[in-house]
Amino acid sequence: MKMTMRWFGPGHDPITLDKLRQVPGLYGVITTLYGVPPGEVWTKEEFAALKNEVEAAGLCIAGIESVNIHDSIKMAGEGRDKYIENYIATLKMLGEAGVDMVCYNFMPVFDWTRTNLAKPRSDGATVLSYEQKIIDTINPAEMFSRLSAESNDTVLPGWEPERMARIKELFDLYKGLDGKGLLANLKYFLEAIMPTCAKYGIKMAIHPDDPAWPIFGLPRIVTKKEELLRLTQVVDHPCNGVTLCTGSLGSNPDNDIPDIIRSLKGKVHFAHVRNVRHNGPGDFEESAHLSTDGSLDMYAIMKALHDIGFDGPVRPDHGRHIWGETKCVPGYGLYDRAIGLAYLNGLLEAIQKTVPEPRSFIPYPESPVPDPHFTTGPDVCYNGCQ
Ligand code: CS2
Ligand code: MN
Repeated sequence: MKMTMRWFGPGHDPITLDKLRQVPGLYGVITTLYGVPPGEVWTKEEFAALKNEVEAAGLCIAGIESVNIHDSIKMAGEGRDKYIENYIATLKMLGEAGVDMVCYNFMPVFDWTRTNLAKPRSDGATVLSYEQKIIDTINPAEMFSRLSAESNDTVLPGWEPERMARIKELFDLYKGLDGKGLLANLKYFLEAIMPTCAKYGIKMAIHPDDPAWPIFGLPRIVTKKEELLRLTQVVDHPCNGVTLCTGSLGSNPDNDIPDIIRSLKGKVHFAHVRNVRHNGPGDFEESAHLSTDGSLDMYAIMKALHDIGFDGPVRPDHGRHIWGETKCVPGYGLYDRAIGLAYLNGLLEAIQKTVPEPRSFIPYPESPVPDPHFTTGPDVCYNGCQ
C-alpha cells in the first residue's frame, strides 16, 4: 500500500507541500485541478504545472481525486457524448503524464453531505458530523448556507458556489431518474472510457455515496456491498474498480467493511481510511482514526486490505480539527490527518511483519510508459511516483 495525503492544489489548499513532505512515510499526494469545472478538458499545460510543483517539493502525484463527472453524463442529458469525449481527452492527457488512478463519484447534484462542519467534542476538538433529523427539516439551499458559514473561507469540494447557485435547476434535471436509470448511465459512461483506461493503465475508482443512503429524494447506487459488486460486474474490466472509503460506507452501521473489502478483491483501486462514531440511527460524527475513538475496527480494515493484496494508494480521509487549526479545508487539516497517517502506518507495519505477504494477483494492464515530452520544467521526474 502506498500512503498518501490529499492536497487541493495551489491557491486552494492552505496546507503547503513542504509541510506534507515532513509527514513520515508519505509516498505521494492525491490531487486535482481544482478550478476546472466538471465537463471541461484538462489542459496538458495546467496539469504539467501542477505536477512540476508537486515534484519540485520532492513529492509525486500518486493519483487524481477527482476528475468530476458532468451532470449530463449522470442523467443522460443533452451533450452526454460530448462530455464523455471530453472526459476521455482528459484521461488520455493524464495517461500520457503517467497517472494510473482516477477517483470519481456518481452522486447526483452534490458530493458528500454533513450537517455540521465543526461539531465540538469534549476534548475541545471539532469534527464533521451528520444528523438525518436536521436534513429532514431543511432544503438543499439551506444546507449549503449552513455549510458555507463553516467552510473556513475555503471552497468545499462538491459544494462549489457556482453549482449551488443552480441547485433548483439541478434538482429539476434529475426529476424522474431512479437508481436503475442512474446505474445504466454509469454503465454507458464506463463502457465508453474503458478502452482509453486500458490503453494507459488508468484504474478508475468510484467513490461511495456519502452518507450511504438516499438524501433529498435523490437516487444512490454506491452505498453497500451488493451495489459495489454490481457496479464492478456491469462493466467487468480490470480498470473498473472502487475507492474503498471506510468513512462513507461506515456511516451505515449495517456495512461490514472488512467483509466488503474481501468481497472486492482485485477491484479496490484506492482506499480512504478513516473512522466514524455512530451516535444513533442516521446520526454520526467523524472521530480520530484510532479504533477505540470510533465505531470501526481499523486493524481489521487494514488487515483486510493487506490480505486482498491491495497495493494502490491509501490515504487518511477527513481528520478532526485540533490544536487550534482552523486554516484548512474542513476535515483536511494537517495535524489530525498526520496523526491518522502515522497510526495507519503503524498498523500496516505490524500487519506486514506478522502476516505473510499475499501473492500478487491483480491483472492490471501493462503500466504505461510516460510520455517523455510531457512535462515542461527542466528538473522534473517524468515518472512521478516510482
Ligand atoms: C471525499 C469526497 O472529502 C470527501 O468526502 O472523500 O469528496 C471524494 O473526494 C469524492 O466523492 C470523490 O469524487
Ligand atoms: Mn472518502
